[in-house]
Amino acid sequence: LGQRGCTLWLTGLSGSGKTTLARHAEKELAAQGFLTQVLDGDNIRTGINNNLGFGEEDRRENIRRIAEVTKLFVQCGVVTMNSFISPSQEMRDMARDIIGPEDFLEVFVDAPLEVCEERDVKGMYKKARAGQIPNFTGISAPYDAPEKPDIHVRTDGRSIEECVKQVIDFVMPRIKV
Ligand code: GGZ
Repeated sequence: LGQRGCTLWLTGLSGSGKTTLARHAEKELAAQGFLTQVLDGDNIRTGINNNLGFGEEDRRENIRRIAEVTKLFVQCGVVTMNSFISPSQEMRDMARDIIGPEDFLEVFVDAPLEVCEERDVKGMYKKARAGQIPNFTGISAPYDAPEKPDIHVRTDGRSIEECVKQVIDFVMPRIKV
């Protein structure tokens, strides 16, 4: 196959740039012949996890199931890009334990809350501020930033290309065989 499986676990606030980064990194890796899979709310929260909400227990179960599914991909040699807020270190450590620490890279997609709120791509921060979305991460639910991420990507004031390159350059030596 010429590649090892591995997970890029993108954690960060809503609007920090996780999905954009995952899609661009996938495109780049696929262009270089790697087998890839993006996992995000669009293919997970609408399907296997459509019975889960955003309370702490449901988020933990969301992450647990995603990690179990991810492990199956990684065992097949796929490079997965997982784009989930995954708000606590405990949840991210659980994912690392399930997938296997040697195949797991924690990627902190970092933009200040003010910037995410300013971007407000889907208008969710506005609704959360108005009390229309309970348990909204960063507003009425916690986000613990990773203290020692494997890759720390600041997205504020940087181009997508720059951010993608940072990730690709880090991951490439680990997946090439
Ligand atoms: C946070 C929420 C919430 C609440 C709906 N809190 O920007 P988005 O829309 O596309 O990404 C957010 C997504 C977060 O789901 P995750 O599976 O990544 O969360 S976790 O890892 O914490 O389980 C947002 C939308 O779902 N969304 N309600 N209350 N984000």
